[in-house]
Amino acid sequence: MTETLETQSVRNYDIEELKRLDMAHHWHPFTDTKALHKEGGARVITRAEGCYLYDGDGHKLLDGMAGLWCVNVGYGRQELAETAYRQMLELPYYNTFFKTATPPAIELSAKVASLLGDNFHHIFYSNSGSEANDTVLRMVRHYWNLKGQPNKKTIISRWNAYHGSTVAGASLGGMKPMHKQADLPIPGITHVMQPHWFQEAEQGETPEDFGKRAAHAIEQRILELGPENVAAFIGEPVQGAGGVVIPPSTYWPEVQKICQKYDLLLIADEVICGFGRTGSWFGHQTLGIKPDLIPMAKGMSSGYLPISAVAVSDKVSETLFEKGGEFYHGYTYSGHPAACAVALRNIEIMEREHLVEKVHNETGPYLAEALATLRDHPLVGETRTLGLLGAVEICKNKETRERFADLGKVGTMCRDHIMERNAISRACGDTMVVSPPLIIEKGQIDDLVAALRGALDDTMADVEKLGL
Ligand code: PXG
Repeated sequence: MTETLETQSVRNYDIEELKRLDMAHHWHPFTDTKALHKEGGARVITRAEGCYLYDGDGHKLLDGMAGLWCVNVGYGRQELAETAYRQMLELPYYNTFFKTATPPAIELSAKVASLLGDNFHHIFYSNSGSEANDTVLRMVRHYWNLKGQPNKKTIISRWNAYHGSTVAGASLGGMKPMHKQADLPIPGITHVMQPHWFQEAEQGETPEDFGKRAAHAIEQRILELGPENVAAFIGEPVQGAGGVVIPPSTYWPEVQKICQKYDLLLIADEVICGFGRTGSWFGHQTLGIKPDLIPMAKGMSSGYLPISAVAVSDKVSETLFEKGGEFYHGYTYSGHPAACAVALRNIEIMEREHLVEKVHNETGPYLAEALATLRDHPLVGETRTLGLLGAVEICKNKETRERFADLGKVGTMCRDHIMERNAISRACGDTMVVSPPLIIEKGQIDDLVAALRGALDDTMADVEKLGL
């Protein structure tokens, strides 16, 4: 059975023709198209099962990234496909604009609210993390206008944060190459240092001291701008695409105090951290943060269908509902019935299989130990994890944490080498990151870490050969 399935895609697709068509007609996101074509084009993924991907060239790959940080329940879940199928037959689409709703949108809202605790009762839907963050920006501005403080406009974010690819999302994010290509950020968004001890701390500065310093950079910016002009602070509980940046324990408590002191809304971008990734349902629960607005996406449906949302605290929704009138915002597919039905069933699977507890008690601690075994490698300066988010820092000098020149070059080599070993880990600069499906077993974590060690060895050989 497995053999038939494994070879099926090779028989059914003309992979060379697909690769040719891909180069001829498909423009890939975040890709240097010229370089891709020079290298012979894309790898075509044809199917997936559990934690494994299969490509058209006959490789079976261990997916250490759960797609793009999203396939939390793993691939090949028949019941999610059946749920979508049944919902599409019964009601494939209806909108939620004009005093209408659909059963899946209603049920999912109640379910998500129940996972968030006492302060959150309202869920606003969109289709991607970027759209959720656009929604957040609209809500924040509307909120302060309604509160009679229209000058409270600026949102503070961090350099190297990722909040999406739309104009608002990319502006909220702190990725300089993204800003540069589109003349961003838009006005009213400002960035401060990230709480990335390995990369940013002074020699001899403890993580605890550094965490406080990074938090105080927010306070400094508030004072520069005047608190009466600052609307909100946005942060991923753990920065994902920035390189799994897990802040020192002193950071978030301090940020929380600062937001309270200067009356800022606190936005926890849970697009990656939400739905079990850190060992709680949400990252803010793991880290003890009390946000006012929570954008979420990815793990919400495990990527089976596109869906995202903003959970709105009672503090914010009371003002918006009482004084706001009609909120002139929404998307054709806000609360799409098939996406909501799949998300609901995805959450049911996570509950039934105790996946959040499994990450917290079993696989999270196991990943921490397994990655820590790489610390003896000459290229590895640090390993860190939270739940099933992990990072391995590659550096030139372990003692001083000095990076290689041309940040990202050595990381990319390592990423290519791990792929040659039939496993996937992403390089964020020179930080190798992992974010596997939450169903991953300990033996598969061992395989992933063994592939990482092999890739690090191959990278070391390159570094020596090139004299880097
Ligand atoms: N917020 C966070 C924290 C994210 O990680 C978004 C918002 C935007 O979501 P959408 O659905 O609009 O993509 C994200 C997305 C990577 C990578 O290579 C990361 C993301 C997306 C694509 C690639 O690490 N994160």
